Amino acid sequence: MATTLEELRSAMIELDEDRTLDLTHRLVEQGRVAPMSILNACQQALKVVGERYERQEYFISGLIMAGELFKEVLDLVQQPDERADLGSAGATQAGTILLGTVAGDIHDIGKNMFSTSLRGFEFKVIDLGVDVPPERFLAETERHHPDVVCMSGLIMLAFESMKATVELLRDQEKRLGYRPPIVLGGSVIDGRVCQYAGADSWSTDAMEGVRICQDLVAKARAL
Ligand code: B12
Repeated sequence: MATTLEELRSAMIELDEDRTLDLTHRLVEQGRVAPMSILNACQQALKVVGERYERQEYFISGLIMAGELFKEVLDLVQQPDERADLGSAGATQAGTILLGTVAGDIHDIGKNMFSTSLRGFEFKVIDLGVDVPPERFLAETERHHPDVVCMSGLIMLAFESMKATVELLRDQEKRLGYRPPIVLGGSVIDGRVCQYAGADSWSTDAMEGVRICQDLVAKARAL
């Protein structure tokens, strides 16, 4: 019988590692569903795990387990060339993106997915990792002169870090010699957070984020 995304979603919500990995294997082998649909199903499952954690039905160990499971699924679903960590090397035609999870926040699964998507569309990505302080964003912007600065955040604390980072980058425009466009992302981000932080754009979806970066680079190059 054909494996369904619903079965995978349930297995992940129940934090059943063996079943989650087995079902992912089967879905990949069957080749009937796109890798992105598998990841979307798992992302929905993580949301439910997060809600169970909020209701204290799961503990922090549940969040950790869910995060690790998602990484394992990602490894199974991604092609080897997508997995390659290009570091600061890689394509540049599409533009250079500076990316990091902001200070106080260590969530990096979504950031890494966004980074992989950007690389898939020929962007050069300089990934600063997690818990990145505003001063580091500034120093690396000065060093690499990226076309777009992207910040990821999943907890409320991230709003303040994003605001502080945007303010620092804006304050130091003279030193930088330009005004880099700034894009925010992560499941807690919306238009109000974007406005509060003073960023140019935002998204809660990696592919949409790629399109935003493409548009921002095209606009800057047209000037
Ligand atoms: C896994 C997980 C963890 C793991 C993280 C592992 C890791 N390496 O990332 C661990 C266990 C470490 C963890 C820790 C904590 N977590 Co947590 N965690 C989660 C969980 C279940 C899933 C997050 C995830 O990976 N989602 C899947 C990815 C793919 O989605 P995503 O990040 O949104 O990314 C997508 C897009 O947003 C986009 N994207 C991402 N970044 C960017 C950037 C840009 C620029 C763009 C354009 C797009 C983009 O691309 C992705 C694909 O489309 C969420 C639940 C949830 N609803 O999100 C809670 C959640 C985020 N965690 C939460 C909490 C409270 C915590 C802790 C404070 C718990 C604690 N008491 O210690 C700590 C925080 C530690 C810290 N200082 O950061 C809360 C946050 C609530 C809030 N609003 O503040 C949540 C929402 C759970 C909940 N409902 O309560 N967590």
